[in-house]
Amino acid sequence: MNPYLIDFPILQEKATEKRLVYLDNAATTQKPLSVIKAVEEYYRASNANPYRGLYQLSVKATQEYENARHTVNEFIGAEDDSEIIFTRNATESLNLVAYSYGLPFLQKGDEITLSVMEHHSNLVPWQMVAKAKGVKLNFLYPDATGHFTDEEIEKKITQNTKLVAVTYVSNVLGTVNPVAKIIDTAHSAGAVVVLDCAQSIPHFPLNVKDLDVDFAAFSGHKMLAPMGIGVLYGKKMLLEKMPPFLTGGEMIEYVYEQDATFAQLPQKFEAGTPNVGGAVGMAEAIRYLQKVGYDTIQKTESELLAYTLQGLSGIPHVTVYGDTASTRNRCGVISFNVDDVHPHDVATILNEDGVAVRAGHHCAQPLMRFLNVNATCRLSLYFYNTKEDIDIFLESLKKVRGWLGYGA
Ligand code: ALA
Repeated sequence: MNPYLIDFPILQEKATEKRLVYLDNAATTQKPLSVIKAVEEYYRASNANPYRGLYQLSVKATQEYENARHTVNEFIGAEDDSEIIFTRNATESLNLVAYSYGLPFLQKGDEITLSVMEHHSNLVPWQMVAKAKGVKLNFLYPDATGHFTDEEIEKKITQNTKLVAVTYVSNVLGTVNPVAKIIDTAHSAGAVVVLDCAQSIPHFPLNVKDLDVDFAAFSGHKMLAPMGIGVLYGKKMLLEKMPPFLTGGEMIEYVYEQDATFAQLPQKFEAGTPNVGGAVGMAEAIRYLQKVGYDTIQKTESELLAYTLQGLSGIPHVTVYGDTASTRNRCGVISFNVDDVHPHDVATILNEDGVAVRAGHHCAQPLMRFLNVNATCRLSLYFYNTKEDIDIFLESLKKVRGWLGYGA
């Protein structure tokens, strides 16, 4: 019995007539009761518009919001609370860097290095910068096992590279990328590094100071927190020189008819009424994750990953993409296809047994082309999954071809 299952009310409920087997954790994680209660408690007892009111409740809301910011700061090892910008999600955080750093500071002839496994959220914003500024985009390509070699990193990050934007973990292959090597190579070339941590921070620690990363983006909803809250970490000296992204609300200092000056960090980047309830939920999610511990999370997921890969290897007509030989430098995300069956049909048939997986291009179309597929099915694990979940999934998968009239 997984001791954490009991903390997740939705996992006690039935999806269809069958028990929910939730294997779509890379899309969003389920929420523990403590997070649900913290958000409820905020709205029950502390809700007011922060910063704007001089009355006690507004001061309380401001304090809760700033306490949440401090919790995030300590969680990722930043220097200062002002380096933590609350956004809606990782996508908004990445757009913020593209608009407020990429557009003003990159020039014609500069180059950006991305990887072919970027989520569209860490690709399309840079395409926008490239088109607007005449900047060239270069791509890291993985080897046959889904990993970037040192040679590839050294070849694609050069003296012309001014910015490197990569994902820590692939949302399709689960590959954990060699970000220390990437950051080191980028900094030697004088480039800043933007790390998409949306798929890493649910599974292993992020320490921005140890990594010396310039910007890091992540979403709350993939790490047990509510949807609609995300974080951008940025080094203070970079954030300070960047212009605002969105404008209006309390991100100003003085506003005149024709001009405005802007607030100090972090408010400069937080236009409009912030999502205080979301921030409170995120802080509680962090406390919950710390209670479980990343060691436990990694141990559980790694065992389940090995068990799943082993099970899949025994099913004929199934192709698994990425690294199938090892669970090292690998998170519990497995993309696969079943011969002759569209991934949407696979996911629909699995749903008949209560199994939730994602099917499609996973917002990573360039990677799909690189893998020479249109789409895949994707199973993604979290520490509340069990071997029984995997057994139900594997048994269901064995039936897929039969459902459509193919031989086993
Ligand atoms: N980015 C999320 C995923 O990979 C939605 O599924």
